[in-house]
Amino acid sequence: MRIDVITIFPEYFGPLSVSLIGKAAARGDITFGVHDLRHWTHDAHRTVDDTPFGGGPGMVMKPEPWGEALDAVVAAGGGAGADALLVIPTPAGVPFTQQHAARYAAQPWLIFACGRYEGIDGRVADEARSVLAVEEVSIGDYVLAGGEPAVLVMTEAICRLLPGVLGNAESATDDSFGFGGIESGGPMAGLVEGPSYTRPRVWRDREVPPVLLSGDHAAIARWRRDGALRRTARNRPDLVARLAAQAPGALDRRDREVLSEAGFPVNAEDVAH
Ligand code: 6GU
Repeated sequence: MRIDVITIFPEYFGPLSVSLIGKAAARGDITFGVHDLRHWTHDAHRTVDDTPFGGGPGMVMKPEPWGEALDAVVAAGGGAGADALLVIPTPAGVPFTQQHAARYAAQPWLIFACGRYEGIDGRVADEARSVLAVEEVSIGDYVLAGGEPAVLVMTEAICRLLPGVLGNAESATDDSFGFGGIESGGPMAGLVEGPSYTRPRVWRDREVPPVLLSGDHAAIARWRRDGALRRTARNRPDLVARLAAQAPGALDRRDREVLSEAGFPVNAEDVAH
């Protein structure tokens, strides 16, 4: 997979050579190209921003450097015929989810365009749409000063799904949100993960739950699901509500009992005897 990033802070992307992503890049599974937007400016001050038409606070990124940068990066990667997806991080975008990470991980080529200030002149995305697929995405309901940290976040979420990047091929499928949320159909679909434990068996007088040492795989799976349900009810009631509404068959009698004990309002008649 090829990933290009256009930014006014190329040094922000040093972390791409660290950890799982760094190793995948060193192996050649991912090729990164980080490009300085100012390379495509032509004035002495290498200006990338200007005041907004119509007034208002802040600055808007000028279209000309972005147009030239995208033309050059697209041409270097094989031209508009090659299937690049342009991702524009912005707090005004569609929320980035695990489903986006999976879909992006299946693309041969991603280009991230990092805006700063009050964003990029609106004509840049419109123009790009005439040659490429373009998606505007947000990593959460808060405002960052620029798209750079969002690109690091998305790159991590995407790259760990590439074949061979995670040590254990199964670790991605059992994640919180079970790879594809409710649709994944896995045992933990639509739930976040419960707690996990390792050695020592007793630490500061706290014992690991004995069922995990029992060797009873069905009991362990049930105990883990209970933990996932409790934590999801506590931290993500929105996910439990979605599961109950969209896949009520995914909640068995014991699930409803656990949720009810956790104070989550599920159909009372289902847990009554
Ligand atoms: Cl993708 N960019 C910026 N600047 N702020 C954000 C964001 C992205 N996602 C949430 N806040």
